[in-house]
Formats: sequence, C-alpha cells, structure tokens
Amino acid sequence: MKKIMLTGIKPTGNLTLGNYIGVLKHLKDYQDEYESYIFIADLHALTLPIDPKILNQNTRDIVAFYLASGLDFNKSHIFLQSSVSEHAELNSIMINYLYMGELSRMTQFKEKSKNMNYSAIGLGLFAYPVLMASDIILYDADIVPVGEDQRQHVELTRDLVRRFNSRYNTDVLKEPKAIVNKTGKRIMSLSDPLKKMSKSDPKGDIYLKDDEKTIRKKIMSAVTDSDCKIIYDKENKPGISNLLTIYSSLKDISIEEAEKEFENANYGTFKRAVADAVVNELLPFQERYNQIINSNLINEALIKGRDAAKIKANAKLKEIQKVVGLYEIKQ
Ligand code: ATP
Ligand code: LTN
Repeated sequence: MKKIMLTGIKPTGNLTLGNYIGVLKHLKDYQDEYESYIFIADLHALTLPIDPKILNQNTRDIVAFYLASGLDFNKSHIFLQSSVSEHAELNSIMINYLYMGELSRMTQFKEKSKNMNYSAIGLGLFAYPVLMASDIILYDADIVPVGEDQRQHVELTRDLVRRFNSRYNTDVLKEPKAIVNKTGKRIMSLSDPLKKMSKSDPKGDIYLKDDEKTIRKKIMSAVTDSDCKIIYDKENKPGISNLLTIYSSLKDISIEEAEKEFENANYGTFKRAVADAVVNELLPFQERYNQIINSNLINEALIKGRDAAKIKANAKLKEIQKVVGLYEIKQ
C-alpha cells in the first residue's frame, strides 16, 4: 500500500516565490510514490478578514498553480477543504483535545495577532491548528510537506494524535511527519531579509504572477550588505544568504556549489544571475498557468478531487466518532 502525503495552501493572497520554493515546486515529486491529497485551505483563509471576491479568485488561482506546477489531477487528489464537510465535522471533535495554553503559544498565532486588540481576535485564528490537525488526521497522512513556519503546527498534530490515542487506548489516529526541505524552507523578504516572505505582506515579495521586468527590478534592488563577498552567512549576511538560497533551490544545486560559482563575482553580476534563474523558472510556469486559469480543468480537478477525498475522509470520521462514543444510528 502506498504511503499518504497531504498538504494545503491557504488562499489568502497571491502566491509568492516562498510558497513555490518552500512547497509547491516539490509536490509533483510525490505523486507517483504517494497517495497524494493536496488541497486549498479555504476555511483557514477565513481566519483573518478577506474580501469574498478575492478569496474566490485566489482559490481558483491556487488550483491553476497546482496544475501548472506539474500536478496531475488523475494522480493527485486536488480539492477544496470546504467541499469535504468532514474537515469541519472532525474539527468540532478535535477542538476538545487541544488546550488553550498550547494554542496560545503557537508562533503563527502570536505573530498574526500581535497588533490586534485581544478582545477582537477571532476564535478561528486561535483554533487554527485544530482545523489543520483535523485536515491531516482525516487522511491518515504519513508525510506533510510544508515550509519551516508550519512545522510547529504539524508537531502539535503529533501531540494531539498521541494524546487522543492514549486517552482512548487506540491507534486510530496516525502520527504524521512534517517534511521540510533543507534548502528553501524559509525564503525571506527581499526588502527585509530578517522577515519571512509572506503572501499577506507584500513588501519584499516576488509573486508567481509578477512579470519579467518586475521580477528583475525586485531582485536587483534586494537589500544586501556593503561587504562584497558572496557567501552564506545567515546572521551577518541575511540578504545575500537569502539570494543564495533562492538561486540554489531553483538550480537544484547545493549552497556550497552556488557559493563557488560566484566566488569572484560582484553583487551586480550575482543578482543578475539570480534574476535570470527566477525568470527562467517562472515564465514557463506562468505560461502553463495562463492556459489553465480560464479552462474547465479547474472544475474538473476539483470535482474529481472532492469525490475521492470525501470517501477517505468520511471513513476516517466514522471510525473516530465510534471511538469517542458518538452513537451510530442503524439504518
Ligand atoms: P500568509 O502570509 O497568509 O500567512 P503564507 O505566504 O505564509 O501565507 P501559506 O498558505 O501559509 O502561505 O503557506 C503555504 C505553504 O508555503 C506552507 O507550507 C508554508 O510553510 C510555505 N511557505 C510560505 N511562505 C514561505 C517562505 N517564505 N519560505 C518557504 N516556505 C514558505
Ligand atoms: N496552515 C497551512 C495551510 C494548511 C495545511 C493544512 C498545511 C492548512 N491545513 C494541513 C499542511 C497540512 C499554511 O498556512 N500554509
């Protein structure tokens, strides 16, 4: 039996090079070896205010990006979180097994709520990891490829699984493993390389939809330092280290190989090479995206994905309901 891979992206904004290098680019590599469940975390997108039209557009966009990245919907199940109601149903069970203390310690929660008035923080933002754990548990996921920022949520899911299994003396829930790439797990902002490149924080982003001129301009003006050496040193040279990471991830080479390639280069030459690498990767990707975005492939993929996901999720939900003692009405 194949092992199971699952991951999701929330449709909160235009996808960035961080999303691409951290996760998207790698997903196609799993689809032959793993039974793959890849979804759009649209319920999670509601945890912060979002314009309904934009949410709708972003959702379509992510499906198109998934397909443009080489995912084949006949192999990978691509679906909307909201189209499989078992996610919300399991959420309402699992919410009882995670604690206020641990949820309030989540880095993402602390970051997203830090400028908010405490009394106006949505419950959904606070309980975000419960829904995420439910997403993972429903499919018995073995592996969950994510960027570094999401590792903590997967770890919390593991805690939840152990706690639940031990409370009910069962092994009904499977412990998932986060897969975080060594290179590219945390692409930083080009304007502030101490901050994560994030789609809901447009400064310093490269968007997957940016045109060539914009991409080149953003990379050429990326914040670096005044020393002229192209070496990886995250502490003292975060900007150059970030560009080296982007370059080596896109070229599929190690950081050391990239350092060697630019041993005698100046920052201008190096930045031009990084810009070329990004453009060469993104232009063909955008071409595929443009062919898909207005086609019927999006709906086709989502119907197929939903139907397959529903079968798997429903069976798991039933098992869990039974374990906790929810009464099953005999037909
Ligand atoms: P938001 O800004 O709305 O929080 P985001 O850009 O962080 O969104 P997500 O939808 O949360 O994007 O992430 C999708 C996937 O991309 C996740 O697995 C996440 O870890 C990964 N990811 C996001 N940003 C980066 C980054 N800068 N570097 C590497 N991986 C990233
Ligand atoms: N929280 C993730 C999106 C997400 C997810 C998941 C990822 C929701 N549910 C389950 C992996 C597995 C994010 O912000 N990228």
